[in-house]
Amino acid sequence: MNVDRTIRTLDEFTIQSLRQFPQATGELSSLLRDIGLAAKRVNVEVNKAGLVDILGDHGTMNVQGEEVKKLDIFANNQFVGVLQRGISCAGIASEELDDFVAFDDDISKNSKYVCLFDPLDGSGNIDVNVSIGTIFAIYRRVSDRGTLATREDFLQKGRNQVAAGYMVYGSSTMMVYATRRGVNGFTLDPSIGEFCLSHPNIKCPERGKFYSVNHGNFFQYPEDVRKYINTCQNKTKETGGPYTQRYIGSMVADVHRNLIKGGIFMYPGTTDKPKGKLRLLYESNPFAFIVEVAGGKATDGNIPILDIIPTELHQRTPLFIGSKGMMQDLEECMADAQKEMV
Ligand code: AHM
Ligand code: MG
Repeated sequence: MNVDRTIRTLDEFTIQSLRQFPQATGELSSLLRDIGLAAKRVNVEVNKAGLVDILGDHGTMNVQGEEVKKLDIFANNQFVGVLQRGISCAGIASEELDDFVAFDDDISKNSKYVCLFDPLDGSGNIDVNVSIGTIFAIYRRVSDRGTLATREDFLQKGRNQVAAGYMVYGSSTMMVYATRRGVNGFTLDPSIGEFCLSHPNIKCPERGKFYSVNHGNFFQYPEDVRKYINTCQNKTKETGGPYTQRYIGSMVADVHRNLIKGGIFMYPGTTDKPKGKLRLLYESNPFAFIVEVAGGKATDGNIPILDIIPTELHQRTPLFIGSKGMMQDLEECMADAQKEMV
């Protein structure tokens, strides 16, 4: 009997994908379900942030010396708690925690995966009702199952990711995740409390109309980056410019828009912060994986983000990410500028 169903929930989708691989154990689906559950809880709090006393500064500093908002802590605790109680995660590393956490119970020690996340990205936008998000990366552990997860499990290059994704808490709440097989987007249907497949097989357009960068830092960017930003503002047939500048200050929302509509997002190094602001493990790697699977590109200005070998959990990297054609223009423009400089 064939039942005609147009809506597919996140769980149905991951289970159906799994059925195509008889050797699969279901651990990844279970991990994605846990992440979806934590996201739903965070979403509820984000939606009522203006109403309850969860809004505002927590008054503490995170490991990067930045102010922590209460909602960041709530989100962090939800993800840690759900993954610790689940059956597929050996340990986590979070932008909000100094060090990784290896879960010390038999089920976790026997789990295949570790998860790294930024529990609430764009937290400066919480109190002004602007989209924020969560970003996550999943790796197969390199240490032996049955033992505690180790630092090496977390310090893997981005290319080793098994899956990566993000949630955007915006005009609607979405979860987008990528495996090597493709990128799919799910929108939360609040009436049934489920993420439903709404954006199957996302492909990043070859070119787009948007460029996203913090213009306030313009004079602190390297010369080659400034040159490219100037070309974004020029009318040319080759690039399709001038582009429209869109910068929300929540990477999740900025990159999500560019992934769907085509565009380029940049967080270059500045004279004050040569490595920029974004963290390789929690922000740049997961997005680089998603955008590459969708057909786009991501570099640090020299090499693909996914090829950087991490040395520290909280290391930062300049990031250039987006539509392939626009990334190629950027690379050519930077190469020309560097030739002029020598
Ligand atoms: P956060 O993880 O502390 O929220 O910081 C990351 C955010 C990104 O979402 C965003 O692109 C960037 O910081 C904005 O920074 P800036 O205000 O320097 O442009
Ligand atoms: Mg962040």
